[in-house]
Amino acid sequence: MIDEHKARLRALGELESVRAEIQGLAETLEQVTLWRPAAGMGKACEEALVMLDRLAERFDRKLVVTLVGPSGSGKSTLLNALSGVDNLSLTGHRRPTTQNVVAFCRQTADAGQLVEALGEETIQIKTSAAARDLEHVILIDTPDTDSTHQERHIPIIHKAIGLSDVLICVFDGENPKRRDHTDFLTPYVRLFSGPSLVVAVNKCDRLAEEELTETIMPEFDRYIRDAWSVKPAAVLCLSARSHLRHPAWDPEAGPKHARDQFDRLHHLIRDTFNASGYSVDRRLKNARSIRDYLKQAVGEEAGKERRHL
Ligand SMILES: Nc1nc2c(ncn2[C@@H]2O[C@H](COP(=O)(O)OP(=O)(O)O)[C@@H](O)[C@H]2O)c(=O)[nH]1
Ligand SMILES: [Mg+2]
Repeated sequence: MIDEHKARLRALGELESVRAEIQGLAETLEQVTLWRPAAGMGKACEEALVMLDRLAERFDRKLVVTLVGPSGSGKSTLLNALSGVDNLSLTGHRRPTTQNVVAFCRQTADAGQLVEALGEETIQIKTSAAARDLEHVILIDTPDTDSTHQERHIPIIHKAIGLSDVLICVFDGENPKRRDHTDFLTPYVRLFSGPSLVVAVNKCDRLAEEELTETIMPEFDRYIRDAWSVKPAAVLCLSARSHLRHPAWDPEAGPKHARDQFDRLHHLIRDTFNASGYSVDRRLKNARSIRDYLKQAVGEEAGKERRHL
């Protein structure tokens, strides 16, 4: 207990020093207003500072694990499969289905900070028996990024990601490399360290098994590492719908095979993310990633335009 307390204090101290470094960077940028990239970089620093402040505020709170991805990729179905309640989050083809953030946790009070930050009208809190063993984790589902309601949704997603510690990025297995979605996620992904990112290629039941394992998954793994320049905690193929209580397959569109890695995701959430003390460690690592990313970005711009300075 004392060790845990000490580790937390040490981590908070380091978080403070990471904050001071970014603050210093922001102040330097303010002094070079004639340098063209300074405004954009300064804004990025400001956003990072807000994110770090939120991170410090929730240092002792539960780890927020967030499902993000394009509309129809199966985020809500995945939340339902993970929670063991088929209608926990609304799913389907009619758009938009998920209009608010849906938080799955042990007790309503666990999500208090999320409610405060997002506003009561944009978050629904759900609990179920399956959340009993989620002692240290809150799972959240986000609205569609690309439906007709995206003007309302994108600020909500932006805020939700800012309150998250781990992102589970869900892709549609039938078309995983849709550029707009990788591009949408890229700026966010930079704010997380590799082990805080999980890539889930869903609907793999729609693909031929051999092609999935021999070609699609290895290719997508390389594609993501190139696009995001990080090694995620895991790149998994899933069939979220197969893990619903009642998948209710359409007789003409049943699964082509039974291979997927849902159990690995389940294990990652229940055992790794849910381990006591994990959240403090993860938050600190995410804070370092934000700092390193900003320093690198400023350094690269400065390298490109040294003569302007
Ligand atoms: N074949 C198949 N369909 C799925 C899977 N996961 C979700 N779906 C279907 O895809 C549609 C969109 O799912 P939904 O969870 O609402 O996607 P969201 O917009 O990302 O939340 C629904 O009709 C789901 O039944 C899956 O693993 N396999
Ligand atoms: Mg949804």
